[in-house]
Amino acid sequence: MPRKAIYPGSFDPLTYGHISIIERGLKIFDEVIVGIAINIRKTPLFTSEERIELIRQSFPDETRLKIETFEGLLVDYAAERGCEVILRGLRAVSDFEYELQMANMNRKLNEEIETVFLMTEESHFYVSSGLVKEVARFGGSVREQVPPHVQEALKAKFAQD
Ligand code: COD
Repeated sequence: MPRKAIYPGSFDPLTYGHISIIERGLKIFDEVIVGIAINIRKTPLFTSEERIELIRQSFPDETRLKIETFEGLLVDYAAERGCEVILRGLRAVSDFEYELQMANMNRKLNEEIETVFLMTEESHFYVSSGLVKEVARFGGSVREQVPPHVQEALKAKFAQD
């Protein structure tokens, strides 16, 4: 049976931090599903279709990568898609408590599904979608945090405001 992992998140927008986790996940698992959660508390800047497109543009020929949206509980979606692993990235200590809570809750909800963490690469330690949006909104450079097509999408989005 192929080993499948789901990498869930908001990806609003995709950053080099996310890309690194996806690339490394593809080295470990046969298939990685990027699961874009919709209807969570955060109000997104990009629509789910835009977020799917931005991720696909970074991995145009990667057939082992699926990019999907899901509603409802992550563990239910993971089980439905045959994923036995939830893949998450860990940056600073500040990520730890939130991630620990989620991993424990998800294990309580479905103990067959294991959460696996990959530590961020040093160069992506400070990269977050939230900061990228804030800097881009005020015209700052996010060249080191996101790929060129995401920079362009951010520019276009904020030009509409
Ligand atoms: N380096 C390494 N990893 C990174 C970096 C970076 N620079 N930046 C982000 N990451 C990692 C994050 O740590 C995370 O693992 C992943 O990339 C995605 O990040 P985000 O910010 O897009 O994801 P979140 O935190 O918004 O995702 C939250 C979920 C959508 C997973 C959560 O809300 C959820 O599961 N929702 C569905 C409903 C549900 O089941 N809720 C109960 C959960 S217990």
